[in-house]
Amino acid sequence: VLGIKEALSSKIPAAIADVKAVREAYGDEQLGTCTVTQAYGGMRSVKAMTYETSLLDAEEGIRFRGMTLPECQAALPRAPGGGEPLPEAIFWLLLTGDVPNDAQVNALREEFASRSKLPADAVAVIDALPTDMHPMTQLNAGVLALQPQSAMAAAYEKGVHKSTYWEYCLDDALTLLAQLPEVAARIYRRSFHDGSMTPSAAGELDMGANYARMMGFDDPKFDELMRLYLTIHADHEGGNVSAHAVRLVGSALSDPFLSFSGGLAGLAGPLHGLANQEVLRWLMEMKVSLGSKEMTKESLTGLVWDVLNAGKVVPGFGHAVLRKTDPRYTCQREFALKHMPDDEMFKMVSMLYEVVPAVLTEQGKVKNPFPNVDAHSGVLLRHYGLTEARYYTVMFGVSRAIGTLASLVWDRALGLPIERPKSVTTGWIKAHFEGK
Ligand code: AMX
Repeated sequence: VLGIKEALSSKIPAAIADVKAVREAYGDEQLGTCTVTQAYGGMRSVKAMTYETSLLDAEEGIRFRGMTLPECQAALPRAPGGGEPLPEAIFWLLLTGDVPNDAQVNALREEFASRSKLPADAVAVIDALPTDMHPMTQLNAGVLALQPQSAMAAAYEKGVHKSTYWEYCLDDALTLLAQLPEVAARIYRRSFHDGSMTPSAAGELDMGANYARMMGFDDPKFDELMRLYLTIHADHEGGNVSAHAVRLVGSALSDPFLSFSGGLAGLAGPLHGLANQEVLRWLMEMKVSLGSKEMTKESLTGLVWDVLNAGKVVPGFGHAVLRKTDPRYTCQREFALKHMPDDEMFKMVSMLYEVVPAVLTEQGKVKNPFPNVDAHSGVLLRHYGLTEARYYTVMFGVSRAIGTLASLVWDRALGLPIERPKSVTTGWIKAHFEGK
């Protein structure tokens, strides 16, 4: 079997030639223009970066290497009897651009297993963290504690040739992906249980099932949910906060551990990954305020207006790029319809789907009133007993490593330079446009 490094290595020369040809042919073409509004407005819609592993269409949603999520679900290797892609297969697809076969996925699982043992120092760091520290802060500290293993940092210090950076970056990506589920599970067990933990069965179980088991779950349906979860959160093109932060930090040739740490810091923000925690918290608050009253569209509409009137965002709705219901939401809705159609909280999520877009449209501010990935994930996890909402973004982080690290390897393979956009002051804008 061709290993993942060989499968990737065989693609790099052609990809470098492709980028070179595209730059030569179209280098002076305008990709887009940036207005003053866009410069003040978070660079929204400015086409100013390339990112190879996935592409987001405003209407259709994400494609991983050209494949929609349902196409990934249909084509990628699954667990025996399962319906969701294996996380290893998603990483292979994002990294190499090819759908792997079973033998390749098994070999990658073995590769992860061989790298999965956490360094004792890192375990000591994690075990020293206060258990009431936010789990995302703990995860970031845990990732930084893994950093001394970095092959990329060591190779740079030795002075290796820049054309080989991608190999060390891949090495680090494999180590980080191999160890992240155990770091994350350890944080869960310490923060919300007694700290005891089922030992890792990496090698025997896929990444999703092994992560579930280490957290203390052994329902095969929860394993499937984990595989779905790790699939749909993996990658969302390059401009979102976490992916862009990984790219940006990595562009300084900071190693993958440091780069991913930057991405996690962004993912911990409530407008980005923390929204999944906020959604479940909000749903539980609504449940309390409804009390014994029947849940109706009218009562929920009133509660949605309460959020807006308090000057807050409705978590789980809206998107900077998408303009339709997020297909990541739809996948989760289908999972719920199949496995938990009568779950009380799922019914609330379903009714909000009927109510919130109309309210946001009536308010007239949002560009997209529809639900995003975070509107749904909490109720699925809660159904299987993972009720600790403060933990949810950690799982998002484990998944986001799959896409952002695959992309980071390509950044080094293509030799992308340090990122350094030009900024101007408001005074500069005034002086520049005055009298024009
Ligand atoms: N509830 C209330 N107001 C919202 C809103 C929501 N769900 N979504 C957007 N708005 C507001 C914005 O705050 C902005 O108000 P302002 O003019 O007073 O500043 C206005 O509508 C226009 O915003 P936009 O162009 O439609 O969105 P954006 O690109 O600026 O922001 C996002 C996108 C996701 C941050 C925003 O929709 C939001 O805050 N949603 C709620 C939080 C959330 O679910 N985040 C998760 C997104 C997915 C992810 O990254 N995991």
